[in-house]
Amino acid sequence: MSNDLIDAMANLEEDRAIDIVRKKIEDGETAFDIVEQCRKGVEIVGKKYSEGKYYLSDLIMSEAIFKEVMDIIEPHFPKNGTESHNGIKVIMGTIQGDIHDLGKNIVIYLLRSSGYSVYDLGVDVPPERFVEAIEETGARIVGVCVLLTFCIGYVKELVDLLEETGLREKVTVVVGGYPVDEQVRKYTGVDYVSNDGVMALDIFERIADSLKK
Ligand code: B12
Repeated sequence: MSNDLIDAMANLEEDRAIDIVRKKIEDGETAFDIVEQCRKGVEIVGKKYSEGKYYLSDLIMSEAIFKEVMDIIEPHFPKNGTESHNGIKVIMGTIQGDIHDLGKNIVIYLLRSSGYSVYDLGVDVPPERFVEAIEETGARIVGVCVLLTFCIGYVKELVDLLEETGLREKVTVVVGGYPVDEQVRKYTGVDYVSNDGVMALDIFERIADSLKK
């Protein structure tokens, strides 16, 4: 994977990042690859922040640049045909205490482009609100975004609440975000984890297929 875009994102070089993204699109690089390079760049921003080399204002700047480049990239995602998933409802939200939503919004964009009906609950969503939304919509897939490690406990609370309300068997829970891994899956009791947008789409695809059977 080339490094110029990762560097521009990591160094918060807005104009350079935009120029590189435009060039990569012209050169036919896929939207998925370009987003992944941008994600890697902001991952470095996060590292520099945790090392005290960047400030909160730099995190905010990285958000602004990411949003700008996404405006350029989004129309270039492949459209998978919106017919196949008609009627498949997905609830998405960022868990309680967490307001990170750039990744969630990418996944929502990809899902909607593939024909899913996505109910976006936004950010800082308490477990109870997820449950209400499942009851209101009848959705059988729930996507939860979490980036702050101290908020992972709320994902577990959500799964516990689904058990208590008798909904656990009816819904498949997918969790995504920077810190999620197999350990998080086991701890929270969710069905799938993904910290990659493309892999996320595959997971939703598999779940959707199993619901159609
Ligand atoms: C940008 C950013 C911000 C922005 C968020 C803007 C926004 N609208 O989202 C702002 C400036 C607001 C912010 C605030 C804070 N942040 Co911040 N932030 C980041 C940063 C640099 C990038 C995150 C990002 O958007 N990445 C790009 C997206 C595309 O990647 P992604 O989220 O991983 O999403 C991909 C996959 O994970 C997956 N995916 C995402 N969601 C979902 C959902 C589902 C269902 C599925 C299947 C897949 C999936 O698909 C996406 C596409 O590939 C990260 C660093 C990092 N390593 O992630 C820190 C980071 C997450 N932030 C951090 C911190 C500490 C904070 C603050 C507490 C700082 C503070 N002192 O106030 C606050 C928290 C506010 C809150 N209550 O949430 C820490 C968290 C540390 C930890 N261990 O918990 C990080 C890791 C930085 C660091 N290394 O210290 N932040």
